[in-house]
Amino acid sequence: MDTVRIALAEYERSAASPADWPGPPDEGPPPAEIAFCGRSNVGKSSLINFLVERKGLVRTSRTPGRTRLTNFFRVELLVGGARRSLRLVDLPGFGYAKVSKDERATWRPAIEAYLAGRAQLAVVALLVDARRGPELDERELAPWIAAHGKRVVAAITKSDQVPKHERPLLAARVRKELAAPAVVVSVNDQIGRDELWSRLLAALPADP
Ligand SMILES: Nc1nc2c(ncn2[C@@H]2O[C@H](COP(=O)(O)OP(=O)(O)O)[C@@H](O)[C@H]2O)c(=O)[nH]1
Ligand SMILES: [Mg+2]
Repeated sequence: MDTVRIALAEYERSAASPADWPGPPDEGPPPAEIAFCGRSNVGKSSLINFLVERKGLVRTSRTPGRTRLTNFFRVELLVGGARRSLRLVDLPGFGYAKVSKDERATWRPAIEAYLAGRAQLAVVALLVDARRGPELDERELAPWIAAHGKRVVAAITKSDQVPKHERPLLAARVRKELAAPAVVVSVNDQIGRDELWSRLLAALPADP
């Protein structure tokens, strides 16, 4: 497994609606996008920071349920001597119990508009909290994303919160229930970065 080096990682923009999504570049094809999708507080922002080795690039939330915007980040990777341009996309979290019912009802259209309508979106990292396992939302989303022609890679977050011996079994369960590769990660214990990058990059189309 090649260690992925980060040549560049920068915030690009935040979008409240499709009109705000980054447009096509002046020249050439748009960079492929990897989106991070999961319930509020599952560890999306922390995981992106871990992947790009920039602690403060994505703001992590002390107040769960507060990130309603879709945030776009530009990254340039160095993988085994090759350079690769990507966008990482931090999607709004879903399913946070303490927001109002109305607010909860808004996550699906916002997230689904992006997942279904973004041509350059190639891979969706679907995050599953190690302590909760895959719940109904994730079990519904995984096949829905796949049906829209995007690859799913499951990331099992906060694995430091479950005993080591349970992790392989949990990964096997997630693989089966979401019909996707599943990688055990922990930002706190620095576990799974290389393996997750390897799965995400393997799911991307070849660079044009
Ligand atoms: N124990 C543990 N906590 C984590 C880990 N990753 C994130 N967290 C915590 O989970 C909370 C939510 O993280 P955040 O990245 O903001 O989640 P988001 O709402 O999905 O973007 C924060 O308090 C993080 O410190 C991890 O690997 N292990
Ligand atoms: Mg977040």
